[in-house]
Amino acid sequence: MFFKKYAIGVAALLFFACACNKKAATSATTVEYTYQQVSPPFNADSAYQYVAKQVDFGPRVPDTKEHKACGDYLVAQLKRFGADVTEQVATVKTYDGIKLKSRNIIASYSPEKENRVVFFAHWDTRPFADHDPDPSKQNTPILGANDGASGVGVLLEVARVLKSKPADAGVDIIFFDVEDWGEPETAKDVPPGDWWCLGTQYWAKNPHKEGYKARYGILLDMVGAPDATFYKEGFSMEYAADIVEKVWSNARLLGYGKYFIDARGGTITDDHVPVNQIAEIPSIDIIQQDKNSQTGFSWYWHTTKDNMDNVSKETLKAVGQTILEVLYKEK
Ligand code: AHN
Ligand code: ZN
Repeated sequence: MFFKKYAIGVAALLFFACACNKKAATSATTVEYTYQQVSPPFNADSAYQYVAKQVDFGPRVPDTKEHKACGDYLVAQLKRFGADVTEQVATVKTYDGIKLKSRNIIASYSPEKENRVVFFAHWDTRPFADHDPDPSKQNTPILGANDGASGVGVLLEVARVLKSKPADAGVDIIFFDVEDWGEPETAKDVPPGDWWCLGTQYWAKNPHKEGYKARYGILLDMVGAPDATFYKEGFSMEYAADIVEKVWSNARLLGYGKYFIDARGGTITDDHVPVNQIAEIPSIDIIQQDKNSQTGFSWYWHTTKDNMDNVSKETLKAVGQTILEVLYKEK
């Protein structure tokens, strides 16, 4: 614990020392800054366990018993962490004409407060590994350790922290369902429509509370990979550039600049789109992008290799501590 704080302090000092060198040369005064973290510690071991637990259920494909069991686990955890939990069940229709039961899970802290922040992630997993290099596996469901479970694991840890130290702002944590049943690129005769993020679209049109508003939203999607790189995503910059800058600058203050890259990334259809466009809550997406891969995401994205080997406690910590820092500064 001591060592970690010390290391962060040194990193911050080095950073500022470099930044200040030029000034020092002209004004002959050297100012030393140490950044004092305001948020309680984010426990990455705990977050990692919450990711592993979800993966242990197996793929969480809507309308399967593994999905049901995992949903029950998420609800129980959030209740244990002192949240007011609402479940929103709906029937949604997929691009391939299947009707599914969608279950959005909403955890509220200080629901009476008007000043609120919403954090979200999807908890379902993709029913087909359509990007698997092995054609015989392209119809198998994915484990979704990174794609799904990582964001949910980080947010469960945020919930645990909120129980022990409430934030000044109200908080909602939403686990959206049926995000990942979007059409494969090779699908034929796909009817026109928005087939990703079905649970989120439902919630954005039918919020769990009439007239629900939050100051801003932060989506966590694929936030567990070792050495993940988070670029400033297109829709996030279009709808909520100030929130992007706030998150990225807090990450840098905490010494996580190697994950939160100060550069623009691609524009991605994801759960923050309906939250921006339909619910009209300015929202950003913290999503791993790999500029060197074919898909723009990690090499194992939507393959059978999206397993716990690709989840790193360091990355979970960088993301979790950063959003806690932003949250606990919110007055
Ligand atoms: C598209 O591939 C269009 N959007 C990515 C959204 C996503 C899928 N995030 C995780 N899985
Ligand atoms: Zn996915």
